[in-house]
Amino acid sequence: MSEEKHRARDDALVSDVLKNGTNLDRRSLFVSAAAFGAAATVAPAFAQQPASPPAPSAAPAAPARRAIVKDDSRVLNIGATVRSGNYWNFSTFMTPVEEFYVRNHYPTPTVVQKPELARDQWKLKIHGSSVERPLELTYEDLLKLPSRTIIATMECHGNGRTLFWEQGGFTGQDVAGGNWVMGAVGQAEWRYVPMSEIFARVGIKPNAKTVLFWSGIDGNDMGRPMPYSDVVAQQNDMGICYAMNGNPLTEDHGMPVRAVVPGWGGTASIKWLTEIRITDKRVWCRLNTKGEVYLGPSYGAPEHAADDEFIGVTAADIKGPMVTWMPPKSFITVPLVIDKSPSLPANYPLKKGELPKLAAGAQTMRGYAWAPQHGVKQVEYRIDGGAWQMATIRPPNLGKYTWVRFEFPWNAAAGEHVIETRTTDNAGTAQPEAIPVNHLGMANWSIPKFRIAVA
Ligand SMILES: Nc1nc2c(c(=O)[nH]1)N[C@H]1C(S)=C(S)[C@@H](COP(=O)(O)O)O[C@H]1N2
Ligand SMILES: [Mo]
Repeated sequence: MSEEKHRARDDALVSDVLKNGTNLDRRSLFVSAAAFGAAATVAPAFAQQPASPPAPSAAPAAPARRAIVKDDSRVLNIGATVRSGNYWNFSTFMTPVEEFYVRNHYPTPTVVQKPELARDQWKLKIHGSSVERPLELTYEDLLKLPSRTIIATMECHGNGRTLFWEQGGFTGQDVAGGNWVMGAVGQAEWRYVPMSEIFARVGIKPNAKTVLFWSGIDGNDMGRPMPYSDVVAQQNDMGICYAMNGNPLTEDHGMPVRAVVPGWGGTASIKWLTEIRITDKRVWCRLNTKGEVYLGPSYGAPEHAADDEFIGVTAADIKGPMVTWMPPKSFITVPLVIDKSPSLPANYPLKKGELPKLAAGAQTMRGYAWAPQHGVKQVEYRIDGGAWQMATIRPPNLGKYTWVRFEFPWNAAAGEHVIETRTTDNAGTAQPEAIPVNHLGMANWSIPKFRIAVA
């Protein structure tokens, strides 16, 4: 069956998604670039809106199958199956799906290759040794369950890896992985069935230790365990998600259903979800042993027990602690200079070593800050190593899971300058000057340094 036919068949099912309505006037959140302003101060190349798509040619050839489905024109191509956000063009509070980063370990699976992802075929199994009454849900069943929406950032653990190379003094030998720059983060409204609803329906035994979110669709190692206690702590805020920004999930973002764990590194939010297993054992698989973990001299390998469960890995693969909450971070909407990184994203707006240009004079610099564990308390900036000054936070600020936009005036004098930004969260934790190396380049939250040439 063709993609189009699948889509047509899905229509009846997905129209239900929107019946629940939303809590917010979404239009007020998609503030136009004109209202908030892209980095209009930066040379036009970085401020301009995306170019309109090329006119279709007379006889379009059938496009080759792509590893991701969305159009590349509004994202940064950093590898075969990974796209970063063009964060220097961000201006809205909500990130449009078209501009939202995609982090896939394998190509995006589509219904043609994986019929079990069709909305009328999909099933979610909820079972395990700690479950009283195992449950199997269809997509229609899921849509009938009580749902909530949450506006939250989603960020890849590897976002900001670039900072290890550009300002941490580390090489491609020390730190390996995709060159996301700062764009593997976005903010969306997620509609989900909270885990609390699921737990109430299946009944959880007192012995529960682990909740394993599993796909197995895009690759046979794609799933991630979460400690049961952590899921309970967030049981109303996280869950089984089927809509993003008010529309059904697209292929790249986990169609038809994914997990969403606000505030935790993106890996926890397993896409193309098929199974939730709640067990009395600790579970180890690739994404909490040797992939998506802190690996380096400052990090010890976690302990394991004889009766732990291993999926496709052994005890010897347990190399470092998994990433959980994402730390406080910030950026201004200026492309970071890429000078020392082992790779340059194919469609990056700057050449290797090139500085972004800004016209001399009074400018308003703008940026984004987030700190999902405790929420953003304040954002500061400094210029050329001077005193830290308070940036102005622009509303809305909808709580700890949402990012904020900030701005500050700058009277830019001709010459080269460095702008730094620093988020402090409500627990008093501020972005540090530097962080210890970890070889997979996880969660670099050090103060970013943006170099700019003013003329
Ligand atoms: N099944 C599956 N789920 C997955 C992944 C994946 O490759 N396969 N990537 C994870 C990672 S590392 C991240 S950062 C987020 C990215 O979500 P997005 O592509 O919707 O932005 O999905 C997570 N869920
Ligand atoms: Mo990720």
